[in-house]
Amino acid sequence: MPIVWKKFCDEEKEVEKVKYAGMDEFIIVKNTSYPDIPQASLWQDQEFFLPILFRDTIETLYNFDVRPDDVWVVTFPKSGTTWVQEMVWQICNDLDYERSKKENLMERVPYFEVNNIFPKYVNFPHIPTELQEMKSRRFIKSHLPAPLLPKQIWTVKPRIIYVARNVKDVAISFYHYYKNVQHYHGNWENFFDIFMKNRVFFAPYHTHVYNFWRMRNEENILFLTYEEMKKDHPSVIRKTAQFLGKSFSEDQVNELADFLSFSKFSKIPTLNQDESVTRILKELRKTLPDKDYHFVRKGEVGSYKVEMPKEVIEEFNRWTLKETEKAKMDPDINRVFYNV
Ligand code: PPS
Repeated sequence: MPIVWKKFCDEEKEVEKVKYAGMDEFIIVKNTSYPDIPQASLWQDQEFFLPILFRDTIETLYNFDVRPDDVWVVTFPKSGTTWVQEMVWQICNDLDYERSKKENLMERVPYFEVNNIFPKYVNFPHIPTELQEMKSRRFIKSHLPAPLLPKQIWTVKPRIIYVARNVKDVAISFYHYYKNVQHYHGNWENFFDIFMKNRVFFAPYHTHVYNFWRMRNEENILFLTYEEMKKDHPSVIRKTAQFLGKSFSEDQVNELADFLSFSKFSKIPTLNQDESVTRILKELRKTLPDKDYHFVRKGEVGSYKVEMPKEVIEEFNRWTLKETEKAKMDPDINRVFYNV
């Protein structure tokens, strides 16, 4: 098995900083060998930070049977995943708004590794098993970085839509999520600190994005950004539809953009995840730290400018510069990391 892991730091102080409700053990995971994966020549060699529950299942996830007609939505957390999941599902299901309003998005586009993020007493169905039994065409959400995704992805080549978002908005959105959904006990200073130390789940951010950006010209990969969706959603819908072999009239495209607009999306219970947040809270026996928190929260580009202190913005910029230089990344990637 090429995937190896080690326990994250035995020093209690370090573990204290990163733990969240029901999760106080973490692992560092690495794929040590991928001779059969040609795309791997484009990847940065990296270790990833994950909750302990991945220790016993990472192999099963890596060996998951991929189907050629699957559609995978892959992102670093808080990059616009939910928004794109619904866009992709609508495109492939000929704009079935009624079904969408009846069936929760997480059932139509299940989250591949959800069972590994929340403590076991938070009751989710076992997603890999459900997916194995699901009839085609399957739609799957994953936050796994390229080297840890099921290895068949690279040979079976299903359609993959990767979405990236500028790092500071990701960090802000992730902080609110970590605090309210994962019940992270630290304050925002602690959170930004662990974010920049690559000690939030699925980190590091930069490599996660860069690996897919380098693969953006593969025929089965579509690389999108949150910011381009905000700027001109109809054109992203057209581009995505073409990638998925679909075409729609101008009216249909505009209708879909309107259905997916933040003001509408945030009010539809099957899409906005408010019910899931309430259920998770109940199972964690917690109350919502921020009374007005919603998973579909602000939906803006550049919300960090209002929410992040100036010195933290500068720190994030220095960190990004250091990471890109250290890994000798193509400077063009900065358009994605800083995109505002
Ligand atoms: S997760 O938990 O990783 O799946 O979260 P993810 O869906 O990737 O990211 C959540 C952020 O996406 C925003 N969002 C939207 N923005 C614009 N339009 C629509 N329709 C939309 N739906 C979700 C959501 O508000 C989160 O961003 P923030 O900045 O926290 O508002």
